Amino acid sequence: MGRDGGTAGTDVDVIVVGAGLAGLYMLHRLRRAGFTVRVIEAGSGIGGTWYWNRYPGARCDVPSLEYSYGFDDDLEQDWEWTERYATQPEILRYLEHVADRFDLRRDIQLATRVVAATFDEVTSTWTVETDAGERRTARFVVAATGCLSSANLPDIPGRDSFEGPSYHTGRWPHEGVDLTGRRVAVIGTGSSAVQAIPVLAEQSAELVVFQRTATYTVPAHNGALPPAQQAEVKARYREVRAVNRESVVGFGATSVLGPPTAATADVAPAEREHVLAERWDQGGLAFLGAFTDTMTSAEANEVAAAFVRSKIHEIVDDPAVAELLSPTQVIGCKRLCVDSGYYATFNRPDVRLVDISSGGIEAITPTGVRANGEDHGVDAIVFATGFDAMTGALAKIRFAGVGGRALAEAWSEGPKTYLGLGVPGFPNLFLVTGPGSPSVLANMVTAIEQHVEWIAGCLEDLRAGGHERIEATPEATEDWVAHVNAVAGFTLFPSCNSWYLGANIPGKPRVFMPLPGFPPYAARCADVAAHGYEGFVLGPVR
Ligand code: N01
Repeated sequence: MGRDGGTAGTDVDVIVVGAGLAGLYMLHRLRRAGFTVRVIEAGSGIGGTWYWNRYPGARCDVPSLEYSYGFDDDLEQDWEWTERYATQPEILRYLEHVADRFDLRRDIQLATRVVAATFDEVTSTWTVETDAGERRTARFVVAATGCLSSANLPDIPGRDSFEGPSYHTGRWPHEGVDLTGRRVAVIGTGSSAVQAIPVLAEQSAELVVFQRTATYTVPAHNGALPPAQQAEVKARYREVRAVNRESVVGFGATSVLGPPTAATADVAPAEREHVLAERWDQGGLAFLGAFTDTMTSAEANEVAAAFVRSKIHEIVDDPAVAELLSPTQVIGCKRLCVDSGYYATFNRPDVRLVDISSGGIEAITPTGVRANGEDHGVDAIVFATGFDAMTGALAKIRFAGVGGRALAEAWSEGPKTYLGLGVPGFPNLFLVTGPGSPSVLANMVTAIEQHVEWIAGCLEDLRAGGHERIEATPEATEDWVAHVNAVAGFTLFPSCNSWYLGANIPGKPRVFMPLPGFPPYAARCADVAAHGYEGFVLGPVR
C-alpha cells in the first residue's frame, strides 16, 4: 500500500480513532508494516485516559514496570519509572515520550472528534466524519476509543442548579483545581474516588463523601521504586512480559507473591489468614489472587471479603463508620480498588461519610447536596461517578455498516462482537479491547498490545492474500457471545450491579461485557488467525 494515501484511492489505509495507549501503538505498528494511517483524537493532547483523568491522586494500580509497553526493548530499557505505581503526570510523560520517540505526532490529528463513520458497500471503504465537518476515507477503521472514556454524569435532579464549581474526575481541569479551605462533596466511592478522597481531604476544609455502595479497597503500599528492583526487572523483561501473557489477568510477573496455588477450601483457616495478610502487606490487586477460587466460589470469596472487612474495623476508629464502609457484595465483583490511606481518611474530624444506599441523592441544590432529607452545604462538588464503560465511546460515533445499519441498533440488546474485535455487519472495522475480550479484566496494556498485534497481523495477511474486506460472521458472533456469557457464568462477576454489566447506566442492557481469562483468549485469537480467520468472511471488494 502506498505511503501518501490508501491503495483503495482512500485518504489513508487505516483511520484509528483515539490516541491513547491503544491508538499510539496501533499507529506505530501499522506504519512499521507499511500502511498509511491517520489517528483522530478528541483531546487536545495524546494520552487518552491519562490525558483526561487528572484528578488529585490519579495513578495506575498495576505496577508501573508492568503497566508499560513491551513492544520495544530500547524503550523498555531507557524509560525510568520513579514509583511502584506511577502518577498520572508520569504516565502521560511516558506516552508523550513514546509519541516523540517513534515520531507519531505527524499522523495524529488532535482536538477533533469523530462523530460518524459510514461503510460504502461498493468500494468496501469507510468515510469518517469529524466534528470539524471533515470527511476522510480509509479502507479500515480501528476504534481505539478506550473502555473507560465516556464520563457518566448522572442525571440527579437539580444537578445544573449548583452555584459553585463542579468537576467530574474523568474530565478534571488541566490547569488543576485549588480546593484549599473549601467544603467539598464527593459523589461516588469507586477507584477514582478512592484515589482522590485522601488527597482532597488534605486540601479541603471539609469533605463530605456520598456513598451509594461501600467499596473494597486494598493498600497500594506505594513508594519510590528502588533502582535495584527496576534494574532486576529490566534484566529479565522478556521473561516478565511472557509470564504476564500467561497470567489470567495479564500482570503479576514482578510480584514477590506469585499466582495462587491452592483453593481456599484446601487451606486451614489459620493459614488462610496468613496468606491473605501476606497479600495485604504486599499491597495491590494481587490480593484477589491469594487463592484459586476467590472469584468462583461464594464461600471462598467470603473469606477474602471478611478479611478486608476486619481490616476496615481495625483501621477506622468509629465502629458505626467502619460498619458503613464495610461492603457486603462479593469482593472483586465491582472492580477491586487500590488505595493510599482511603479507610483511615474517615478518621479525620473534617471528613464525613453520608450513606445514600437507600434513597440515593435526592437533589443537588444551588448550595449543596440533599440526601436523606438533609441539606449538606458545600462549595464544590466532585462527581466520581465513573463511565459508560466499554460501549459508551463507541455509542457516541454514528457507525453505519452494511445496509446503513446503525451500531446502536445492532447492539440494542447489548454489545455483540466476535472476539471483541469484529462486529457482523460492520466490515473492515476493528475494536481494540472491545466488549467480549478480556480488556478491563486484564492489565490494559497487555490486552491492548495483544489486540494491536492481532489487528496489524490481520491487515498484513489480508494484504498478502489480496483481500480487501473482512467481516465477522453472525454465527461466529452468536457463538462467541454465548461463550463469554458461559465463562462469566462460572464466576461471581455477574452477581452485583457493576459497570462490567452496564448496571451503572440507567437503561443500558445488562450484559456482562468483558471476558475473564487472558491466556485462553489470546490463544484462541492466534488460532483463529492461523486457520485463515475462522469465523470471519474475507473477500475482495463487492
Ligand atoms: O467509577 P466507578 P470510577 N448517585 O463506576 C457512584 C478504572 N480506574 O471512575 O457503586 C450516587 O467504579 C457509584 O455507586 P454504585 C477502574 O477500572 C482505575 O471510580 O454504582 N452515586 C460508584 O461508587 C475503575 O473500576 C484507576 O452504587 C453514584 C461511583 O459513583 C473504573 O475506572 C483509577 C451515582 C462510580 O465508581 C471506573 O472507576 C480510577 C449516582 N447517581 C479508575 N452514579 C486506577 O487505579 C454512580 N455513583 C488505575
